[in-house]
Amino acid sequence: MREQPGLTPAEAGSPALERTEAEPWPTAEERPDQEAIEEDDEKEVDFSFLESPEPLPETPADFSFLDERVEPVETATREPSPEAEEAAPDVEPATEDDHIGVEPTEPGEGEDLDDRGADFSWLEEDLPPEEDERAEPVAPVVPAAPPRAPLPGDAGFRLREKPAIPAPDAPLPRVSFVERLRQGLSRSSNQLSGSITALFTKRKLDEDTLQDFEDILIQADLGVETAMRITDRLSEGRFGKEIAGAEVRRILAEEIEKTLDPVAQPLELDLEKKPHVILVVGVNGTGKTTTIGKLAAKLTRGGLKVTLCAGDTFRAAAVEQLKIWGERTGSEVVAKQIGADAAGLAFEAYDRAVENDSDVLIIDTAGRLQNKAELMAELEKINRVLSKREPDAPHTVLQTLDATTGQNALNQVEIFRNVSGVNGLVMTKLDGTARGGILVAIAAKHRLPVYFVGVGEGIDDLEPFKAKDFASAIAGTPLN
Ligand SMILES: Nc1nc2c(ncn2[C@@H]2O[C@H](COP(=O)(O)OP(=O)(O)O)[C@@H](O)[C@H]2O)c(=O)[nH]1
Ligand SMILES: [Mg+2]
Repeated sequence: MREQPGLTPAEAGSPALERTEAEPWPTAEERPDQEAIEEDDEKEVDFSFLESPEPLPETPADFSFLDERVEPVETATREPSPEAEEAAPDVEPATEDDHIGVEPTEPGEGEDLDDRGADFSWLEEDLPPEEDERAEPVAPVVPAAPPRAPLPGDAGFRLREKPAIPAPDAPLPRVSFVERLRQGLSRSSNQLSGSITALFTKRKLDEDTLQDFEDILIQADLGVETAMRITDRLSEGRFGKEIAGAEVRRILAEEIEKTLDPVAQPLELDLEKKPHVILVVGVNGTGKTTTIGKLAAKLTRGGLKVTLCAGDTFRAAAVEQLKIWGERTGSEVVAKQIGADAAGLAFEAYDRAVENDSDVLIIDTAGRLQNKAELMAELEKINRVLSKREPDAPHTVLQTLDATTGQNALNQVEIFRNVSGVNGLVMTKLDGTARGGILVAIAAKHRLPVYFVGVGEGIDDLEPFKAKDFASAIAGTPLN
C-alpha cells in the first residue's frame, strides 16, 4: 500500500481509494473474475462486536409529566375598557342582535374558481404559516369615541366636499420618516451603488456597459421597461465618454421619480357618498390589518368618523387585532364569530356605518392563498353584496404589498386586481430590509395609485407616498 501523507494505514482505507491518475482502473481482462468477488462477499462477517458485553441497564423513561394537569390558556375576549366606556357614554355596547341576519356561507360558491385549477402556492413562499381558528366565537365591541382634531392637509387624503384644513403647529417627523425609508431601502441602494461604481469607473460608455447596467436594474426588480428607459437616457449624448457614478445615480433617481410621480396620489374620499367604503385586500401577512389601524388613526384624528369591519373571519387573532386598533383609534368595530360569512358581515357593517353616521367604513379581509378559490369567491361576493347597498361601493379597493417580498408583489397585484378590482396600493414594511425596486415595476405596469407606505408597526408609521423621497432612497442620491 502506498504511503499517504497524514493518514494512518487504517485511515488510508481500501485499495480503491489509493488509486491515482497515474494508476488507471484495470481493464475488463485485468479484473479478477466475478465469481471470486461474489465468493468473497459471501464470507461470513463477524458482527459480534455489536453485541454489548454487558446488558444495557434498564432505565425506564419517565412519562409522568404527561399526567400533570395543564392549566387552560385563557382566550382573550376583549371587553371595552372602563375608560373606553366612560369616554363614550352615549354609545350602547353592540350585542349579538346588532349583527344578525348573516347569510351562511353557501357551499359550492367558488367552485367555478376551483375549476381553474391554477396553482398559487408560490405566492406563499415568503409568508409565515397560518392557522385556521374558525372554532372560537368572538363578540363585537364598541370602543371609545374618537378624539377629534383636523385632518392635516398633507395626511395623504383629499376630501372632496370639505375645504382643506390647515396643518397643526406641531412639526411632522419628516426627517425620521425619510431616514427610515432610506434605511429600509439601503440594501437595494447599496447594491445598486456598488454595481454602478464597479461598472462605470474608468470606463467609456459602450453597448456592453449599457447592457450590463440594464441587467443590474432588472435584478433590482425595477422592470424591463424602466431599465431600458434608464439606459436609453444614459446613452443620450454620453456614448463613448466616461461617466461618473454620481451622474449615473442622478439619472437613475430622475427616471425612477418620473415613473412613480403619476402614481403618488392622495387617497380621495368622496364624502358625498357617506360612508366612503375602503375594502382592504392582499396576501396574508402583507399588513392589511395594521394598515387599516393606521388609516383609522389618521382619519379619526382628522375628525372623521370611522367604522371598521373585521372581515378576516378565519382567525380569532385577526379579529382581536382589529379590535385593538378599534380601541386605539376610537372606531367602532363590527365583528362576528369566527367562520361567519365575510360578505354578510360587510353588508351589515355597511348598514351599521350608515346608522352611526360614519364617514368611512374600512373592511378587513382574509388573505389565505392556500385556499385561494374560496378566498377569491369571498372577495367577489363582498363586492357584490356591497354594490347592492351602494352601486359604487367599495369606492376604494386597497391592496397591501409587503416590500420585502420583491418580485412576488407584481404577481400579487395581477391576481387581486383581477378578482377584486384593486384601485390603489399601499406598500408596507419599507423600514426593514425592503426590496423597493418592485414598486417601480408595478407602477410602470399597472399605473395604480400608491397612496401610502408603511415604515413600521406603530400607529404613526404610515406616510403618504412621495415619489421623490422613494426615488432618491433607491438611487442613493442626496435629498435636496
Ligand atoms: N416593520 C413593519 N412591520 C409591519 C408593517 N406593517 C405591518 N407590519 C407587521 O407585519 C405583520 C403582519 O401584519 P398584519 O397587519 O397582521 O397583516 P395581514 O395579515 O395582511 O393583516 C405584523 O406583525 C405587523 O405588525 C410595516 O410597515 N413595517
Ligand atoms: Mg389581518
